[in-house]
Amino acid sequence: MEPIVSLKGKTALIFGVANDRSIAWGIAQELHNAGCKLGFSYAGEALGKRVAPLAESVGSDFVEQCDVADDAQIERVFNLWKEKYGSLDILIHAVAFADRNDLKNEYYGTSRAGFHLAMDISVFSLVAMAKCAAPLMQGRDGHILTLSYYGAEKVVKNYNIMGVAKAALEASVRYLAADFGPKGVRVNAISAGPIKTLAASGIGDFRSMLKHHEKTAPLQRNTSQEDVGKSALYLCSPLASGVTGEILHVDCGYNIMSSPAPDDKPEQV
Ligand code: NAD
Ligand code: 0WE
Repeated sequence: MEPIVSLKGKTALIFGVANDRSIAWGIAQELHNAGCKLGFSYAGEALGKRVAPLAESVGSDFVEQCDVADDAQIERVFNLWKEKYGSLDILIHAVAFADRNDLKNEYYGTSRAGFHLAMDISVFSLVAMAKCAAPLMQGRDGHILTLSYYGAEKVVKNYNIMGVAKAALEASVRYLAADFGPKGVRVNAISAGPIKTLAASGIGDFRSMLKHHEKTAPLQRNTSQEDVGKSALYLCSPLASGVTGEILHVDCGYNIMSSPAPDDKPEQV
């Protein structure tokens, strides 16, 4: 099928594919189908074995390891990209991390080290990447996209420091959009509904969260990787030429509902 919009001749560098369930992989597939040339950066050595065949399946030969806690490693990836392609049109940031122990119990139990870790990996990494991307994107109608979650806006049990980090990430999107607007580069975030990925595995009660989401969301279903991928394609394309600094909810409408949803159907009169 012909893609709705073409990204032929464009390039995208994607951080955050861990496996074929990653949100970043859903985005990669949509960008690839639109004709975009892709490159990937992944975290640990173990993930390299998973990411390499995925990259190959979309005709990509740029797959580099990078711990986003390290400026030198981020710079290395962008330098390699510059040598290979010279410029960049699209940057996808789909990276987040907090200490597992900080994603349970009370928020006030967060340690200073845990707070710093979550903010560093989940927020500052976007700023560090934007700094490296700026010279490669100058004057190219480029786009920077990151991933957020409802816990940035409202208290979601156990999301804790990640909610605070996502709030800072969303504010960073606005400040970066102001910085990059004059360069012709747009900066946006997608606030995705809960999806069963590696980052969601081991989260206590994720299944009941998915059930609650399905029941409450106006579309009466959970959000898919493909839902997020298609909205990412829109934001990264000229279809969204007037959209920057925006947090787009791709959550089947969950965020508009008051909670908890009434259990019973309204009484018939
Ligand atoms: P995922 O586990 O597939 O992706 C998270 C990625 O972060 C992994 O690829 C991991 O390797 C990477 N990462 C963690 N620490 C890193 C480091 N130090 N250096 C480099 N990479 C590192 O899970 P996902 O759900 O696809 O997460 C992608 C993004 O989507 C995250 O920002 C997450 O907060 C966001 N998000 C997820 C959901 C959900 O329910 N799954 C909902 C909304 C937003
Ligand atoms: O952003 C996320 C996940 C972020 C995340 C997940 C982990 C699990 C493994 C960050 N760091 C870690 N560290 C680990 O060691 N989501 C939006 C998914 C998610 O995570 C939750 C959620 C939802 C939804 C945690 C608690 C409550 C809800």
